[in-house]
Amino acid sequence: DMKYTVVLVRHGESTWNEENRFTGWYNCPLNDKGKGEALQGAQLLKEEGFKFDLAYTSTLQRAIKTLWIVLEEMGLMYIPIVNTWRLNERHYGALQGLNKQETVDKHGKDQVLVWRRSYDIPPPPLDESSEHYPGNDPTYADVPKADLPLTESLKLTEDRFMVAWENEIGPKIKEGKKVIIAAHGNTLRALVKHLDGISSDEITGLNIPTGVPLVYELDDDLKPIPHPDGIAPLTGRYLGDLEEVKQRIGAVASQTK
Ligand code: DG2
Repeated sequence: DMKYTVVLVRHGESTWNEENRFTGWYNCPLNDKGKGEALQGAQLLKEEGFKFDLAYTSTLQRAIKTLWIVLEEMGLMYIPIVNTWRLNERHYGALQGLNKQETVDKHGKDQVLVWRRSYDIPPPPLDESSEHYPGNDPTYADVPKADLPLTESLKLTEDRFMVAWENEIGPKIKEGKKVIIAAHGNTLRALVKHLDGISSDEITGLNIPTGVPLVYELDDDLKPIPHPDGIAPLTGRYLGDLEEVKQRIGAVASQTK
């Protein structure tokens, strides 16, 4: 039986994470803390002897830069990097740019939690004249208009992410490529929901910390082989100090109080 390993990492803290703004497809950079988190993640991977020969990331610089920092620190700058919009963060629609706490003050905690964490209720949509509409961004000129979102629920994010997983990433893993994926809070929630078969109810309580490598061992069918250190409902394992990981998970959850 073959056993495969795939490593997932959410980018380090971005300037808009720091300002507590809904980010989605907005292309803000990592801040210094975020670069430090990426470096720390890379050092953990190095200490444990990980090697990669193929990398996937989004078209957004916070994930790309995180990957670059990791590959540089690991001496792996030569491996191919595939950038795809299918790994982009969930599009936050008309919420993009708004402060998360101010949005709670205006619409209430429960409504904002629905927008952030419900499985299939998308935030209010943009209209096509908005600067946040991907159809107005040359980065996405080659993407069919019908694929470009005005807003996305986690479900819609999962649907478009899974196209890349099923058609491209999964097959490469099965070819024996050692893959690292640098992505975003909600695209990684979508992926682990799929891998661990997490229900739509349970996924609402799951938060992914910034900059911490999450390692999955997969069987022949790309189903996870549960690790004893997995923090339920995840069966993959976070590298590094688990108390620090839990603290970072809590920080994501408490962005809207
Ligand atoms: C965050 C996630 O995305 O936000 O879009 O604001 O992972 O790229 O920083 P990321 C955003 P929440 O869904 O956790 O509020």
